Amino acid sequence: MEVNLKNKPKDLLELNPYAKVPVLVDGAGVIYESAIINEYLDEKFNGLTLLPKNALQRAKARIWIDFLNSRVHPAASDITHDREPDRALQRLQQHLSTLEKEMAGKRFIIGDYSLADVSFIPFYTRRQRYGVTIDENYPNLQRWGEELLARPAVACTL
Ligand SMILES: N[C@@H](CCC(=O)N[C@@H](CS)C(=O)NCC(=O)O)C(=O)O
Repeated sequence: MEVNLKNKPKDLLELNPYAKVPVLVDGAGVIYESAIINEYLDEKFNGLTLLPKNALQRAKARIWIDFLNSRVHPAASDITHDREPDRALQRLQQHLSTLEKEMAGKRFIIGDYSLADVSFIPFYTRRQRYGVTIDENYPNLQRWGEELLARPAVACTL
């Protein structure tokens, strides 16, 4: 269900005490926070898991998912909502530089394609609205983004 965030329906707050989307309603269960929803779906539809099997690799994947949600998305959201946008853009560029270093010599952020890579896809699809260009200043992020967006499951949604 789509929600108008400028005029939130009452039941959004009943479902999610943070009154944010996304919210997943699965039978009697309600799950919020995108990282937790992603892990829930990954566990529920077993077979192909997108979290690394190794505990250390799994922890690293979660570290980068947390980096995205606690650093990259808040800076991007401040830009979109005009909250000290110049400072927010600086913060975002700093976070992208951190990621650029992390991606040096790597195809995916942790080992094979994982939930950590998946989590960054919405950032790439929305990057234009944040006023950042992932260009030759960020060659590793450019290559990574191109590969993520070219995946058939992603490309068909663009
Ligand atoms: N940490 C949350 C952030 C969710 C979030 O900020 N959602 C935005 C839309 S992308 C929202 O609902 N904003 C409305 C608001 O903050 O009032 C998550 O990953 O699910």
